[in-house]
Amino acid sequence: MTAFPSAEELHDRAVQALHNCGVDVTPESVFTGTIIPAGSGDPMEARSPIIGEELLIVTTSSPADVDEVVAAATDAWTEWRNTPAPVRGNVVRELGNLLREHKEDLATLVTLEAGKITSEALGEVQEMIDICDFAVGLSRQLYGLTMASERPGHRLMETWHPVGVTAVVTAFNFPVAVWAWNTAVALVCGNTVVWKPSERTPLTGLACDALLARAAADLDVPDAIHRVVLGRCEVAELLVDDDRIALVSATGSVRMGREVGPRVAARFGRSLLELGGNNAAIVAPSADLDLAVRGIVFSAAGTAGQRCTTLRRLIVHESLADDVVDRIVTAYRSLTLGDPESDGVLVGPLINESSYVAMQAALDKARADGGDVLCGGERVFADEAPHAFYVTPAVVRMPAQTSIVCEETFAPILYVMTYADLAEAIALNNAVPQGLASALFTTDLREAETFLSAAGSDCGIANINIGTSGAEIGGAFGGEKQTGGGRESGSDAWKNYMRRATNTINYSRDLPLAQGVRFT
Ligand code: UN1
Repeated sequence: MTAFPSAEELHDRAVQALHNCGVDVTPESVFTGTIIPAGSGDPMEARSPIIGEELLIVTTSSPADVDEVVAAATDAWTEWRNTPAPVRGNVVRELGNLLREHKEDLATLVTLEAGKITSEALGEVQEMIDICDFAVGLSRQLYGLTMASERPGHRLMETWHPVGVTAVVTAFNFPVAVWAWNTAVALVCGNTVVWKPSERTPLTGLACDALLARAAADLDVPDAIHRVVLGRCEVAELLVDDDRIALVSATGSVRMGREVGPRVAARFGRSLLELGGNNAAIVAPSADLDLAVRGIVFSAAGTAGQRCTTLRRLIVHESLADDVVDRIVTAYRSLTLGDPESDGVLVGPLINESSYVAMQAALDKARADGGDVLCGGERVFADEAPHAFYVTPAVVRMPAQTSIVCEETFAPILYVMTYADLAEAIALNNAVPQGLASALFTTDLREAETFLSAAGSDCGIANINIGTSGAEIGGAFGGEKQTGGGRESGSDAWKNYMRRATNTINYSRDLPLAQGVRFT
């Protein structure tokens, strides 16, 4: 029997971590029924997938709360946009310092609410710290260009200005890092932020908000530069439809993106969408197979298959397929499942029952399409943790890339297909509606460069000899096609959070018109 913590233990750990982060809940809060009064709306349960039971209750944001929050963020923006960017960066630096101090508290909450193993939860907080560092540097590098003017005595340049209030809508699987990517960058860009975390991870939302409020207070900045609103999709919809919100940055399913994109566009707002992925890796004959198998197993089974960058499709050269599949199945059999806080556990729970049901349905469809489930897909610990959903990661050998393989199922299923030549493998990589992450394992320079070329992978992320997941923050993150086209995090993704003004300055005494036009 594997031992799981009791609901009471998990409650106490959550309360202590929240208290340490500055959320208004006393460490003596009694189990059960501790309510955090976050808003004046209906109560909502915060649950832990570790045992599938209630951790705490939070009150959600009512429409009136949301209205008030957006008004406060709008007011705060009129001041914040005039604060010099490097001074704005100081708040983000302070946030980064507080995140360092509370790395373990926040990681505990990530594990409790999202079910991540400790190392991945700590990694997620590290990703927040990294983006804070990046954004602080960025606060002195929001560069515009100066262009050569065709007119004498004229200067032509561009400047970048804040866009306004940014709504950030995030998913359960990266409950804090994706918030940090958006918020750290949006804040240095001079925007204020209203955040709607996933209804499955409200506690991490409250903890981050409390840490940012502390950073703002330490630097005498109004805390309305950031506000959190809690609730289900109705709360996000209020933000989506609110004219006072200039930019909606939303992470979630393609279905959600289909709602958000057109609704924001209908009011001529901006949206930044980071939607589903259906990521593939190709294994070429020259690949270093030990390295490839390690990369594949981390990307496919890590986070219990619940990253948008999770490896879901493996396209193996036909000469290697049996060997590679054997190695992966052997590695899968040695993965330890269980309480994500226990030492040695590599695969934690699915977020809830509907993920488990979706996984079973996908496996049934794959079988109907001629797929052979080589391992995985079984529910485990159903006796010890009857309300939780732990499942062994699955490897399915497919005769072709059938319709189920073209769908993103947010669970650990790795479909394996074979190919004969690289062009065919690239065509398979690109033949799905999503376009987030992709990888090629090869030591052949020609193959590697072809995969990265215009005729190669059509994804926002294309890697060589690295799996599809676990990107660093320094690059722009996002993907093409149904993944939504947005870019967040590093590189020049900051431009999505600002508006560009083109300025022409005439310092001469004449008024020459461009293109040689005469008007006299
Ligand atoms: C996500 O799953 O929404 O590249 C984000 C990665 C992480 C971010 C994933 N750095 O896997």
